[in-house]
Amino acid sequence: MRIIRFLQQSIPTLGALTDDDMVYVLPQKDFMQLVQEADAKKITSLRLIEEIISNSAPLDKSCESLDLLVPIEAPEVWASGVTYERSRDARNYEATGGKLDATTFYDKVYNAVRPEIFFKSTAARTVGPNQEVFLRSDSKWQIPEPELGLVINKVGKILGYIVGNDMSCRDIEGENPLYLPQAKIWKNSCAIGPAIRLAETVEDPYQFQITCRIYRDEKLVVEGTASTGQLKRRFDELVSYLVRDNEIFDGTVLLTGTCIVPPNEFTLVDGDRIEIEISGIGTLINVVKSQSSVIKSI
Ligand code: DO4
Ligand code: MG
Repeated sequence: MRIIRFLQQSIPTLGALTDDDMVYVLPQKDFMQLVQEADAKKITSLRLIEEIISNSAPLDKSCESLDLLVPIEAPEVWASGVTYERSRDARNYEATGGKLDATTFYDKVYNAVRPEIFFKSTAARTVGPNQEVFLRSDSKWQIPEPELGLVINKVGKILGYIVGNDMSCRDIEGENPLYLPQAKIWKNSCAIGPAIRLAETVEDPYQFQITCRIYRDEKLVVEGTASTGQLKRRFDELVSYLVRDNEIFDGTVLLTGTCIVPPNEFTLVDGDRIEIEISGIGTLINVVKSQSSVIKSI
């Protein structure tokens, strides 16, 4: 069972998307209200949804034909880094000016007890399905980072799984690790969606298949796949470091690191279409906009 949000007669509406791709309208205003109502009734969110939809008819529209919104307006998005070997190797490459097989402090964090966790985004900087992600004007080496996101509550309980894109500037991060916030955070630099898969409906979260496709002028120019089974750490471990002595809000998203990196010579350009698919969740699609076309369209 998945949760979506969409516009119905211009009104943001919560929906349940079943495993046979039927969409039902839910009466709650957002995902957290659904979770809280289920908690108050001492039943699971899945049970509450099943009760609601057993008394209603599905929409006669497919999920793809809906005007989808970000499934949760996450107050904050945090991210874990260097949680996969592929990310460690790519970070070493960019931090050493292009040396293959180099070792740096990224090896240290990959092997350390404490994971890397950084602040990524706020609701205002985060976009949903079919919205544009922006490029920075001062970077020449930009990539999407396809990542599984955890939707958590204020005490760190994992409520659901979502697709995320941690847009990143490899040249800025590679120049100096202290530039990380600039390599990671700018307007429209984070995308999440298209649905939240309820955690209680996932048998094994280490078996998600992640695929990333990038299209340029309708031609596939990058394709990569990986699995959360390759993750160095456990999801609960990442969450425990995020919530430790911290204030976290209901509906926070924690991205869990990238396991797919485009070839080193690749950089995103205006008009590229990024598709990130995670098995059992859906495909997050966003088109890339450069700052010059953002300014032109104002
Ligand atoms: O160390 C920098 C960030 C790495 C990252 O975002 C990732 O591994 O996904
Ligand atoms: Mg990342």
